[in-house]
Amino acid sequence: MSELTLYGETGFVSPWVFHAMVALEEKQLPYRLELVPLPIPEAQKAMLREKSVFGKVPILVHHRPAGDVWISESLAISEYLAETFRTPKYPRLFPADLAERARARQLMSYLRTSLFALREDRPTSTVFGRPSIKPLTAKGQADAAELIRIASRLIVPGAKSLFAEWCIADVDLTLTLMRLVANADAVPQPLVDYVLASWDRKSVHRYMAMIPTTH
Ligand SMILES: N[C@@H](CCC(=O)N[C@@H](CS)C(=O)NCC(=O)O)C(=O)O
Repeated sequence: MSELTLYGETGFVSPWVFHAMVALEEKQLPYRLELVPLPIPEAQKAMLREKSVFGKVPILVHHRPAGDVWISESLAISEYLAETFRTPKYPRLFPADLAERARARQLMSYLRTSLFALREDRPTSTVFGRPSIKPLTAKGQADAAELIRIASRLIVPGAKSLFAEWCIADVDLTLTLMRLVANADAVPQPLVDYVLASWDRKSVHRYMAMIPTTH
């Protein structure tokens, strides 16, 4: 049995499951993927709540000799992976520099608690599936402008990552910007270049390869 199990969802549209899967892939850790439909059926939800407290995916299960650890919340999962499977044996997820690490956490917290109109107008199904043909609403445009302002502050033109080395915050910023790029909404070219470079990582390709196709 694999040491790790990740609970994801069958639609492959959750940005938070995406975060956790990319973290596992970047750490090059083998894991078993357990998929649940959304909304999570009541019986499964009760079990997941019992085990992981919150009962939302992603959930990481670390099967240890001392007992299984169940963790939900994408950021808690990537932090757990970073602290359990440490560098240099495993690739780094968070910046080594403390100021950069704090900035990465600042950005990831913001992206989990803001930009709701943009998320509504440009759900991740329009990134992982078909693009939207609807224009952004006024609130969606305001969110897009704020996202572009923030990303332009943080991304040096020509850079492929937030800091000198890629970190897990790049995944969240890239997916959020992808909500615009994939829908042909206006994004400054340096940010498009950043997004495309970041989207081209092996970890993202491996995630995309797992999305079931329907013919
Ligand atoms: N803040 C959480 C969000 C988790 C979350 O909202 N998961 C959704 C899927 S995107 C879910 O499991 N919904 C099922 C439900 O609420 O029944 C994280 O970062 O992991």
